[in-house]
Amino acid sequence: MKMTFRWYGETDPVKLEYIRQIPGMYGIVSAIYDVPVGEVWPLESLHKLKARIEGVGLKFEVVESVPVHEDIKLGKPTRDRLIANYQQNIRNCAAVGVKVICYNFMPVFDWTRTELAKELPDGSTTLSFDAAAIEKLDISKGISLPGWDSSYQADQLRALLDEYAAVGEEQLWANLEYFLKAIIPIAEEVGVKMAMHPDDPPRPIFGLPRIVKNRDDLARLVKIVDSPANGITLCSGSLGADLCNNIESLVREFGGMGRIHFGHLRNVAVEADGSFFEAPHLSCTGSLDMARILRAYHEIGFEGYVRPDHGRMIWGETGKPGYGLYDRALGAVYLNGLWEAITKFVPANTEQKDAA
Ligand code: DNO
Repeated sequence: MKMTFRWYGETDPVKLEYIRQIPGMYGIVSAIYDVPVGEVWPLESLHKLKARIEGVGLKFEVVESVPVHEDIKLGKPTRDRLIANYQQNIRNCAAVGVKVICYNFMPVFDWTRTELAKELPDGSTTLSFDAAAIEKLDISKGISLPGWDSSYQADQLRALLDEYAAVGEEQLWANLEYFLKAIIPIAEEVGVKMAMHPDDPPRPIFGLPRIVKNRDDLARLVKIVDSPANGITLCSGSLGADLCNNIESLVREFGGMGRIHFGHLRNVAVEADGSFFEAPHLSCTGSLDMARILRAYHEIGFEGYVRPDHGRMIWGETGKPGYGLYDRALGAVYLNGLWEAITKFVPANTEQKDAA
């Protein structure tokens, strides 16, 4: 298991030099942020980013994300040019040594929360999702959603939602298939593993189709192009927000077949109606048992990348919700500690690894 940390580049309030001080840190997960979605990332920007990261003694082997343009998801005629650009981005990432690209196929909104700073009893704040509050939002009047308010004008958003209503789930799958058939051969050719991030939360929102929510969706996804390059980012917190998803068994199934290329490790405290808040990584604070999840990774002989996913805001830190330094650093150290104990005392199932 290679521990990594997400860093948003020079504008990130978290200093790269501080990330390096977290014990057991292997690499940085980042992206090029100043190029519009759908365009090609200049090779020199990637070289610069790599040199900056390597300059502090960390590796740059995982990109999160190369975003997929809405026209590709909607299957519009403009998609071929955008897919060609995406192919070039895969090539450019490979040229600087990137091994894994995390991406998602969520229409319009990536992760969705109803509150960015829910206060917990210990005074820390965290991201949360209230299922009833989402149902009550009247999006015909425009939308006010923490984290996304300024991304779209109300009329722009309405137009997009209408377009997706016409697309629906099966057509979204077909559009994904078209995309994967075009990009996976390129990823294979240049030695990059594509790692699809599941929908977060794993349910349709605002009538938008969402297609990567559970075991069956993941099984369908990896079969569309049956190649190791067509893999997943197993996000424990996203999938774990549906209590029907058993993260341990997803690790065994998809990791066992060599399709988990990136693990996002995060805990969530989930209620019966699907509401949740993001808990500290420690098992006893949320609905997920991190020790069992990591044991499953160990059993399948996992040697890929993981990162502590979102953290709370603690110790007075301010900044990008979910992406402060302190709580994610605590998460990384906790996960590394669990991993040390598991790898020392639990035998790995090497048979399964050899079969993968
Ligand atoms: C949330 C992240 C996601 C993830 C994308 C991958 O903080 O896990 O935004 O980066 O879905 O494309």
